[in-house]
Amino acid sequence: MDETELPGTVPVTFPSSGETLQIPAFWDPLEPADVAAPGTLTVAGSVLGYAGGRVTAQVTVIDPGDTAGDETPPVVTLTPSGSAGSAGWFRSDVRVRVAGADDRGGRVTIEAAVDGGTPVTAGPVRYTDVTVTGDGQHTVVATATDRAGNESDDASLAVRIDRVAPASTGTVDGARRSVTISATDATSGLARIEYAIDTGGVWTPYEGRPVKAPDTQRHQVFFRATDVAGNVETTRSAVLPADISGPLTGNVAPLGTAAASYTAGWNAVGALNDGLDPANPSQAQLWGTWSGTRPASQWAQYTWARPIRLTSAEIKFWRDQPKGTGDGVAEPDAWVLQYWDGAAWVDVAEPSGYGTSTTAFNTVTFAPVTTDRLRATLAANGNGTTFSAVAATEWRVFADDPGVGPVVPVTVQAETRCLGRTGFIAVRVTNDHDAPIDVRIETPYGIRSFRDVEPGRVVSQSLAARTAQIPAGEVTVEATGTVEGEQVTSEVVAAYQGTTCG
Ligand SMILES: [Ca+2]
Ligand SMILES: [Ca+2]
Ligand SMILES: [Ca+2]
Repeated sequence: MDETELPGTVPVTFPSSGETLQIPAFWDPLEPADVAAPGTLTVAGSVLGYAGGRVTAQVTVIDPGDTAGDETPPVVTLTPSGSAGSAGWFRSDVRVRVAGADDRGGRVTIEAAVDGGTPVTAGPVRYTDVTVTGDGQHTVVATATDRAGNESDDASLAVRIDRVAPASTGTVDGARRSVTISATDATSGLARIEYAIDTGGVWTPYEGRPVKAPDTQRHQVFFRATDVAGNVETTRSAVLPADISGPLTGNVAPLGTAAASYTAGWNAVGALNDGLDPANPSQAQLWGTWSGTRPASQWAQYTWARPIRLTSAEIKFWRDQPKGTGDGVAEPDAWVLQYWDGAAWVDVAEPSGYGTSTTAFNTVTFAPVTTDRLRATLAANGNGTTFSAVAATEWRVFADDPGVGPVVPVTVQAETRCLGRTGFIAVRVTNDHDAPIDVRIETPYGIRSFRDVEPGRVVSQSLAARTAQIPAGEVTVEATGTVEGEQVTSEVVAAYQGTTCG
């Protein structure tokens, strides 16, 4: 009585399969007068998918107080909705619709609780919604009670939520020019890692082995992790440096890493060796040193992964002020190229001259020098009291370098030890190569050889000196292996300190 809302679905049984489905139904509206007293009436409507058009149904109007003979509890159904992920996980908070249907029709009282918390009660209703929040595994338990007081058994639904993408990290091995990727996920767990080499590369499953550079060029490796729920992390990337072991000619500045005594926040030290020399550079396309306190001297520097034989360099300066203002950016008064000799900065020998043009490259040739660090030290222009800043669009450094051969990487440690009054030389050789190698250890007290030492394995050898007195000395290790298809032997010398045993 007084209930004008009719069920939104009707059960339809298909004779072909015997299957019963709930099909949406659209009934003509009932008027309050239709349901003012107990009785029966016929409603008309249409059923979705039913081609015949109109259907009719018999409606029984009952008094809610009439519960005589009702001993059957309602049936409870729990239906989750949210952003569905993979493997039964949701990637959002989840709304669970708890519906109760009673054999005598009408509304019921629903009690629902999330994760054993305080139950919420709603009624009389046909359904109620509860919200499940937070990453993890949850359980919703609900019961429904009909007007006669018949309570259903507990109905429960497991709800699994993971809204957080996994986090991956890439660790670059600069010597091997490879990146190892790992990832974790706190809730649903890691499903996969993928990588792609360079922009436009194809996403490829990461199988746990380091991703190597495909050739000698510099490459950017993109990677991302996906969790079991299907959350995909924002793509990350790592840079594999260029292999500069081969012969080098031409401009090697882009192979180096730029640094400077100071770089203004709106400028970029990387503009020095980005290969670009725009006619009207933006501030981000310049290396510049303007600041409130402008010192008399500034420097810029390149560092390479190995010493390179250098023969000349050229810089194009930039300015926004004429000389003599003591402010802004002006060309320097002078500059000098210096190389690191392993202990100190040394001026290059026989420089051809240091120009200061801001419209053309200022080229300097010098006596060839082999170094892994080159510095341009600049004397700022001033007005007698303060100095202007300095800036440049590009700094090129030219090489004529024969290259170094491929190397079999090993780590060698040597030390002296005593056993009573007898001294030993203890040698440890680690195979850092990605293939088996042969190892030959030579000491003043004997030679030992090992074949087919597997990658990552350590060879340990103690050689007795047969004396209590061991002077300081050296161990020479030859490592032989295959590098890029060729057999290569590398030699590593390790020093040890002298000792007196007993
Ligand atoms: Ca009932
Ligand atoms: Ca996750
Ligand atoms: Ca540039």
